[in-house]
Amino acid sequence: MENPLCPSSVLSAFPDVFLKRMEMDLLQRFEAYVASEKKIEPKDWMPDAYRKTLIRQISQHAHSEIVGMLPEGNWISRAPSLKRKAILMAKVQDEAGHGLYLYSACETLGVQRDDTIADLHSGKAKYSSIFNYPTLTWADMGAVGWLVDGAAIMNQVPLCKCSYGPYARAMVRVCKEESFHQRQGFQIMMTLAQGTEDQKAMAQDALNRWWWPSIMMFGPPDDNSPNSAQSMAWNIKRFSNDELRQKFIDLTVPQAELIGLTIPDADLKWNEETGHYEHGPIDWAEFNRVIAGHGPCNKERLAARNKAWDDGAWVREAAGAHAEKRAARKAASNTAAA
Ligand code: BYC
Repeated sequence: MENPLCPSSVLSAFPDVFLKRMEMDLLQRFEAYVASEKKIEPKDWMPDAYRKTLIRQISQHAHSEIVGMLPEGNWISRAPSLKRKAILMAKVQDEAGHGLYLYSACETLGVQRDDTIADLHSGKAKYSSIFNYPTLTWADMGAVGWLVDGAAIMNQVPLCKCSYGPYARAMVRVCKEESFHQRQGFQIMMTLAQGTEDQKAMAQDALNRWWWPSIMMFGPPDDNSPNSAQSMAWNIKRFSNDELRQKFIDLTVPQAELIGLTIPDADLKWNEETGHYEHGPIDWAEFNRVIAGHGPCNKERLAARNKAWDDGAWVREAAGAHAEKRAARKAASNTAAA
C-alpha cells in the first residue's frame, strides 16, 4: 500500500541513495518515538510492515468480535429467564459494537472495510480459534463469559497501551464492557455450581470443554510465534503470548476453586518458588487444525456470516440511497442559501 505522506510520484523524483537515507532517518525517528511511549496517529509516517501488522491484527480482532456473536446469539432465545435473556442480548450487541470500533480503527490505516470483510467471508482472514467450538448447553454461556471474555480482557488491557492511537483508544471502551461480560459469565457459573447436582455437573462439563480452547486463545507458544518479536519491539504487543496465558491461568484457577469446580488438567500444580501455576501440555496440533479451518464449527461460522452479509444487502442498499438523498437535499439547500 502506498504511504499517503510519501506518494511514489514524489519519491521517484529523488535518487535511490537519497531515498534509502531518508527512509532510514524516518525509521529511526519512528522507533525512538514509539520507544518513548508516544502514540502513532493515522497521518504519521510509519513503516509499511508496521501498517501491515496492524491491519492484520486489528482486522482479525474485528472479525473475532463479529463471529463471536454467533455461539452466544445461539442461546438468546433459550436463556432460562427474561433477565438472563436481556443480559445476553446486551452482551451480544456489545460484541457487535466492538467489531464496529475495530473495523473503523482498521480503516484509519487505509483499507476499505468491505475488502476486510470480504477476506473474512472468503476464509482468507483468520478470526479467534475459540469461536470454532460449539455452545452445547446454557452453562456454556457462563463458561464463555468467564473464560473467553476473561482471556480477552487479559489480552486486551495491555492493548490499551499499544503504540497505535486509534487501536489503543478503541480498546479502552472494549475492556470496560468485557469486564462486565466476564463477571456475568462467572455469575452464571457460580449460580449453576451452587445449584442441583445436575446443574453443577453441567457447569463442570462446560469448564471441561472450554478450558483448553480458552488458553489456546493467547496464540502459539513464544518460541513458535512468528509475529511476536517485531510486534513487541513496536509496542503493539506489550506482553508475550505465554506471559499472558500464564497470567490468565494464575488468575482463573483460584476462581474455579472458589466455586467448587475443577480445572481439567491433571498436571496443574502451584509452584511456590515461581509463584505461578504449572500446567500440562497444550494440544497445539488441535490449535493448528482449528486455525487452518478444520475446527468443529469453522464451516458453520463462515456460512452464517456469508448468509448474514447476503441477507443484509437490501439494508446496505437502502442506507446508501438514504445517504445520497440527504446529501443531495443538503447540497440543494446550500445552493439556495448562497
Ligand atoms: N486464533 O505470531 P502469532 C473476544 C494466528 S474476541 C486464530 O503469535 P500475533 C470476544 C496469528 O494471527 C478476542 N489465529 O500472532 C468476542 C498468526 O497468523 P497470521 C479476539 C491465531 O498476532 C465475542 C499465527 O497464528 N482477540 O474477546 O503476534 C464474544 C501466529 O501467531 C490465534 C484478539 O483478536 C488464535 N487464538 O499474536 C466474546 C486480540 N492466535 O495472522 C469474546 C488481538 C494466533 O500471521 N490480537 N493466531 O496468519 C492479538 O493480541 C494477537 O493477534 C494474538 C496473536 C495474541 C491473538
